Amino acid sequence: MSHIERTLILVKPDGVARGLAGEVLRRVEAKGYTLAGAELLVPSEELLAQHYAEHVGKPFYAPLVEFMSSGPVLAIVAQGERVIEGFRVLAGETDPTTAAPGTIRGDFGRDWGAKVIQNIVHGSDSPQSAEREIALWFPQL
Ligand code: IDP
Ligand code: MG
Repeated sequence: MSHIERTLILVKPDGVARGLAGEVLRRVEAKGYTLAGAELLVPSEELLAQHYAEHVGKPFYAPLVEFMSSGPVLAIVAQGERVIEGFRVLAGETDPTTAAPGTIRGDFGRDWGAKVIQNIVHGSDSPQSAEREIALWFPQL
């Protein structure tokens, strides 16, 4: 049975600043997913507070919002069969030091000794998160 999904991908400010936006798009498209939306923007703290609502109150929350609003982010909606899980696998685990080689975080990330983990990309973690996040970042979609 077909389960065409959409997911929200963000190339975070570290990824855009390091010139990795094209590499992320290349990997998404090479895997066979299609693009349904894309926009380069500096996200507001209000948008980030909603996006990262699950992390409010954690010690890395304030550094996370500061980092994510520190420069342009490439927001992407990608589409395809099981794309939510598929992009999480492409991204690799949260900690880039231990993310597997071959993943975006494993190939391009490392620990920079910052208060927040800088790991190049975000990907929605469930169908519920994907719908919620796409509505926040792309209300027109
Ligand atoms: P995810 O991006 O792999 O889904 P989450 O647990 O949702 O990981 O955390 C959101 C983001 O917050 C991470 O991608 C990372 O940038 C940052 N982060 C998560 N956990 C920590 C931590 O323990 N210390 C510092 N930053 C963290
Ligand atoms: Mg998450």
